[in-house]
Amino acid sequence: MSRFQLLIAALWITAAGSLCLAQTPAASTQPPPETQEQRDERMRWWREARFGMFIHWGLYAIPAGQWGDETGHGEWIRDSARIPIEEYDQLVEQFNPVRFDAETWVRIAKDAGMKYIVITSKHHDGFCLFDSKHTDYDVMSTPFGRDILHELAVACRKEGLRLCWYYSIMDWHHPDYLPRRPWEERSAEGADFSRYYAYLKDQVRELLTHYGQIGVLWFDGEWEPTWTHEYGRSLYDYARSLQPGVIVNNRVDKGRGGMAGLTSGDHAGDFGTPEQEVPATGLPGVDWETCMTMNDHWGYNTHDQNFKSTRDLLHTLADAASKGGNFLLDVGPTPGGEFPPECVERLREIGQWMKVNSEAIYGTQAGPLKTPTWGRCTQRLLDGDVTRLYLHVFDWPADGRLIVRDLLSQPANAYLLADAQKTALNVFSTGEGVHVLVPPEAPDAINSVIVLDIAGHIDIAVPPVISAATHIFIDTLDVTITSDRQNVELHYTTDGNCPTPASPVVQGPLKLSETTMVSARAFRDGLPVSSTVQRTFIKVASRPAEPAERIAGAAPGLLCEYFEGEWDRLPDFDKLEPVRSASVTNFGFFIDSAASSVAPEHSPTSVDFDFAAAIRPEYIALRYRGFVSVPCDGIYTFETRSDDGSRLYIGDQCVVNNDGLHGAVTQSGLVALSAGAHPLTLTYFNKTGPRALEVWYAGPELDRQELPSAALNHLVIK
Ligand code: FHN
Repeated sequence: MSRFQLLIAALWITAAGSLCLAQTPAASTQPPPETQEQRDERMRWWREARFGMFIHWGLYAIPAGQWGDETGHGEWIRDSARIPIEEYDQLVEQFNPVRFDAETWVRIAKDAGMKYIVITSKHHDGFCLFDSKHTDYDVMSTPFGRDILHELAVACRKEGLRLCWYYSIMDWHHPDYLPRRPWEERSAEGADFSRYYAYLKDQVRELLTHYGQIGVLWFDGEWEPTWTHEYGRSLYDYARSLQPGVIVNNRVDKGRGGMAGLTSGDHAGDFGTPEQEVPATGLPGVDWETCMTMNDHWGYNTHDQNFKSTRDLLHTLADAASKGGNFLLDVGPTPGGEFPPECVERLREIGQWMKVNSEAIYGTQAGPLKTPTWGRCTQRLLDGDVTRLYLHVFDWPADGRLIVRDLLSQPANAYLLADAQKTALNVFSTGEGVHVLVPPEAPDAINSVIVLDIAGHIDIAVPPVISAATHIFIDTLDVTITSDRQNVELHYTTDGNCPTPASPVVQGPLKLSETTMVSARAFRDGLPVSSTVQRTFIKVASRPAEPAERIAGAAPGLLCEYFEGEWDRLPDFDKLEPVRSASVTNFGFFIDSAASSVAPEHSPTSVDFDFAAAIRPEYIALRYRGFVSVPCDGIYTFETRSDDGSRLYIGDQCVVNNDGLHGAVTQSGLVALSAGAHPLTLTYFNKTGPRALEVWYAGPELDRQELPSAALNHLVIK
């Protein structure tokens, strides 16, 4: 090797050693245009991985969940224990996880069958686990003094795991981040959020150019009103411009609907992020990942012994994969730098199962069977138009016969995945599905996998779909009955009886003029090949509008009453005394317009501003009363999107019930109205944390829109 080559090699080794594999970021902050095929290629490793480790670690591990006599804290301890910043920052001097070993962490994750690690590079408290040139509030200012993320990057590269960064947009430490925590005295004087955004981008650049190829940028803390859809879209583009191959979750933008986590509208983000829950069904073509704690805290809490069993964790893994999603399982390391032993034990047991059964998880797609009673189902396509089904049997049949209901295709073969010899199992079909004769002993006490290979089209006895615009109607209603199955005939009835081959064949939409129960079933060669599905459509009378004289002299907008108190659900407002009331132009007058998912169609009045200024961030309730006018007779859909709870009444009828403590989620309801004005009452409360309140409606001649001020008025109480 020439001296020049030796020099180049030495430079490369140096660079690789310090992982300063400086990526030359793209000049523009726009990622390169991406076709669907290119996006599928970018997502491929992630979709195949199905299982990853979440790590929540930082200064908050030191108090280990306890502050004073309270022991229920976690990574939010700075907020939940209302610790002044000066006191919290003393933890920097105490952070010295001398037993931290990146290789040990990565091997535990790898041996558990996890393919990627997402670690909190910076959580809400603003402390950075990496050497940032843009702040001293980082690990290099602690007695530990080592770049933890760098060491993890080296270990992940060595073990073949993808390394991913969690990064909190919300930052309770940076002087330019707004809003401040509602309880803290720290002045916001001179704070400039755009300066904070520049800091955030500088750190994202560090995270994407100093540590080699990064798998996912997992943003969080996007819900506060200062963060907007525009920031989210811009940050997504910026991250992808630095590393075009990086995957970015949907919490970069404002599209996550609360803990359900799936993206609404055209918000940025490559996958949805349900939290502590697995969606009820898979969503074709939608990428999502459920993140979940092993006990009740993301960050380390030494008092929290409520760990989920390995059984529950393995069932959740199969559940997520059976619906086409990923499972990101959290570990909160100790202040000493180790995984809690309870986590290590569960991860080891999960790894034992994965060693035998990972084929039923990695690279699989959502199974064709809706949540069978005995477990879950994943699938993969093999060469030669063969579909391989993996039956995850949680409840092993005592009688040695597993019935796969609704599966009408005859499997070419069946065997136990744990059986290295792939001994053929007896399998036969009947009208109710496929029967698999299995040994008396389950191969695995938690989840035993049976493999079924099926040649050609998979025929599942999915019942027809009965659909209509709404389930209530005033005059007539068109109802359609459809099925995407091959070679079936759909028969229906409208008298509540189950369809037979002699029942009418579906020829097109049914036009209903009275309340009707529609029943439908699929047949093939005169035999039923699905269960019967039924839906009832109700004819209703529209609510008469208020007499014109009743609302004569009404003023624009709504009467709004403001209350203070602590509730977990909407209170009984008639038993409360308002702190203040005023006429307001619309529902969201007190919400910073940036918090709304769309800009309001008007600018608030001075009354709105004054009234809004009197409303504190938390422990509040509001009641709006007035009239809403609709242009014509018809069925109207009303929606509220609120954090926390809300309810909408038309007259005495509760049309939308969105009550409870929750993130910004949407609920809707239907009501039949005659043209004209109708009494409307909207109740709302926010206990703690971010606030959101939007009211939407849609109907005949009305596209879905936020309820405009022009449709609202109220009687001014003298
Ligand atoms: O507030 C955070 C919380 O601390 C934790 O990081 C979870 C993990 O998904 N995300 C936020 C709550 O949704």
